[in-house]
Amino acid sequence: MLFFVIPCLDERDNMPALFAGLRAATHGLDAVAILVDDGSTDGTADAAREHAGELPLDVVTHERNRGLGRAVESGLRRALELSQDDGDLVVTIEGDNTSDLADLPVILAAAARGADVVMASTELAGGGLIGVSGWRVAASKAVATAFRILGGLREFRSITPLYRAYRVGLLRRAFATYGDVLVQESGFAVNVELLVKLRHLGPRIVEVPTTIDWNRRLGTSKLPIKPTVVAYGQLLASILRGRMAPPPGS
Ligand SMILES: Nc1nc2c(ncn2[C@@H]2O[C@H](COP(=O)(O)OP(=O)(O)O)[C@@H](O)[C@H]2O)c(=O)[nH]1
Ligand SMILES: [Mg+2]
Repeated sequence: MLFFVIPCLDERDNMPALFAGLRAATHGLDAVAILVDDGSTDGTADAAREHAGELPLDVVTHERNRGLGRAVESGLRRALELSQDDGDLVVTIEGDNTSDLADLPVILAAAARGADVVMASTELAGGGLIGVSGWRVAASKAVATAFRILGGLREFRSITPLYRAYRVGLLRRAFATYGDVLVQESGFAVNVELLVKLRHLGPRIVEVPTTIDWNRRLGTSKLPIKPTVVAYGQLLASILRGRMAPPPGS
């Protein structure tokens, strides 16, 4: 079984293309879409229901906006509730239609060869960022470099993107090990936090190339710049102080 976790904040206009893509990409697969509607006020969830078609859709609703981290946590927890097989996969994708589902077969193939985490990377040959503003490309590279060099994540190229597949068994082990502190980041730093914490459990993590094309999305980025920079700084400090290791006695 394949679970897509799709955090969304006001992505109504992207739902038609997103679900058309998901329906095509999951044709013949046993897939469920878990949309986490994080306090949208534009009717995102209704648009999703309208366009999901034959793809089973599960909507998790946050009455108020709680941030990307909380939304990812809610989605992962929901997937673990629904999954009955530790071999299942959870794929986190963007709700703005910028996660390229043409790369899904490569991600699934890497998982089939034994990877517990597959990260779609724009930094590998064959990948890239298209239509992304210059300052944002520079900022992403700077953040990735800081975590790679200072945060001990040298073996990875992309550190921050949401587009990843996680093995259910690994996620279960992570929640069992870290409990409620597995996801402490409420915002965009959640992807780095999960990578660092899961890595402590010794999984097989691989990267495959992908392209993020901002021309595919309607609307603008919702990344809150200042809180995200602060969160990355604090997260890096936590890594340097060894605070991301599993809690003692776990
Ligand atoms: N649940 C939730 N999702 C969010 C929030 N902010 C952004 N998102 C979603 O997270 C994904 C990434 O956000 P996006 O604005 O595309 O950021 P960018 O791609 O990094 O510029 C999109 O699917 C957004 O709808 C939030 O506060 N809560
Ligand atoms: Mg996006």
